[in-house]
Amino acid sequence: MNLKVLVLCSILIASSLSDDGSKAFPDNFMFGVASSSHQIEGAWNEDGKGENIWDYLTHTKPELVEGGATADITCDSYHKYKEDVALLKDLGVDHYRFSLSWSRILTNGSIGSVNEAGLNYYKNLIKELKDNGIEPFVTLYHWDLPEILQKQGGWIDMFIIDTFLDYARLCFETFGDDVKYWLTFSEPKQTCLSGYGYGTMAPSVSKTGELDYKCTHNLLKAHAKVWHLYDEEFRSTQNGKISIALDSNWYEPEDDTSQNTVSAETKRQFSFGWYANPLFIGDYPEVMKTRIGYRSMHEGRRVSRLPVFTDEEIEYIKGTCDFLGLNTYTSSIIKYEKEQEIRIPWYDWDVGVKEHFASEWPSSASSWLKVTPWGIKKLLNWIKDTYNSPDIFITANGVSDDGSSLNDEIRINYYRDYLSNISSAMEDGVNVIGYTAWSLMDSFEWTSGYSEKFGFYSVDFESENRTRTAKSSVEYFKKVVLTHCLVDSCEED
Ligand code: GBE
Repeated sequence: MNLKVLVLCSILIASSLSDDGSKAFPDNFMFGVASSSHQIEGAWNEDGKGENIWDYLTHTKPELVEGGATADITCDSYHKYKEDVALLKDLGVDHYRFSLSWSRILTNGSIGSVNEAGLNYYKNLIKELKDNGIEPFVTLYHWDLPEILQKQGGWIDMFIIDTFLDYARLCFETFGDDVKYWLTFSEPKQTCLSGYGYGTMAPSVSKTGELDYKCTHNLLKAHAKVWHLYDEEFRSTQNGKISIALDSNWYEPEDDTSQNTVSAETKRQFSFGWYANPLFIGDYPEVMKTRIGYRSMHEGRRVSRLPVFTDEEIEYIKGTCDFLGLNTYTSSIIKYEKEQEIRIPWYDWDVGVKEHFASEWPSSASSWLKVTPWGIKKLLNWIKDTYNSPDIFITANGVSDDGSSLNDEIRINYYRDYLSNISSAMEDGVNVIGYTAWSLMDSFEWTSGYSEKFGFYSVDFESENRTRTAKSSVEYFKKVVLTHCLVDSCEED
């Protein structure tokens, strides 16, 4: 296909999206970009910041991280936040989603160790954002647990619930007058499944089928406690909203046979329902209770590996989201698998399905991320139907490049096609209230080091200055934010 035909096709596709052909997103729809503390701040031991589990992992087990990379300096946003805000201003975004570093605010994680320098850093960042008309959208926890709390058991020990509550209270007291959007956790499934199950992420504890469930149990209780705290003591004066950001692929059945349809739904329940069911409906999904209970019994256990909530806990956790935060990047194909022999516990055997990517799906620089824009429309509709039409704030969505060119067509196409499908889901009646692109700039990508680049801005990690340079997608996203419609259709009107 030559270029002209391609351009024409995308104009035709784009202009069929909205009824009047001009506006794809309502005026009050919020556009923003995201980052997280550990991935961009650096200054890992400056001004009283304590060590977190990712500092510890990169310093003690460099073989687990591509290129032995650390986030000791990364984008150096601790010193360059004013420059970051200038980039945000230039993008024209309504909000900036960033996270607070727990061990920068509380050196040893507990409320007795308040670090004024850490509080000041975030006060200054929030002031700079507000002075520039950008809404701060704050995540309390994006994976960087203070190492000292991990030494005491971390998310698998119940003490963490009240320790997190103390930290949250301090954050509401200190920043709450200026923050209208809060998230307790970003992608709790990654914290629990990768951190304490597979052990592929910090704190790299591998006890799948047990500690991943236990971690989730504590984390859901911690979330609910923080929501109730905000609701009872801060909401009336601070008037904000608070929720959690859940992550999921879209899981597409391989075909419409009933076996594969059921398997895909099982996978959705184990992936998204694990968190969304307790939060929006009450208790873990039936299929999780049944399957984990069955396999536990056949392992000779008297109780299920899936912890049990009391009736009071079910009621306490249910309804603790003022909106649904959604992080999603890709899809996968699910098919039926016959019941695995019962030996040792493993989350994937509890789910009991086969998962793969279709070979024709376009790749990115991340092996886990294929470009499947149609998947987000299906996921949004499934959430609407399954959880009674909640308001959905998309809190992360984006694609990686390999850094070989600033002309990041892959990103422009990704955002255009995903936003088209979001707009189309909204026409189906899905209540999407905002969109957050991941990410403002290239940053430390956890165990992938600096090899996968998700930014609108590239960062020169070799230069002392950590020079930021706009990629081509900046101009594209600016237009979307400004016009609230997909560029092709606006230009043709
Ligand atoms: C988000 O997670 C993170 O919240 C954000 O911090 C990160 O920068 C962004 O993704 C981009 O990566 O062996 O290759 O399959 C897969 C998205 C690890 C969900 C990657 C962990 C996707 C969960 C390892 N996944 N991520 S493997």
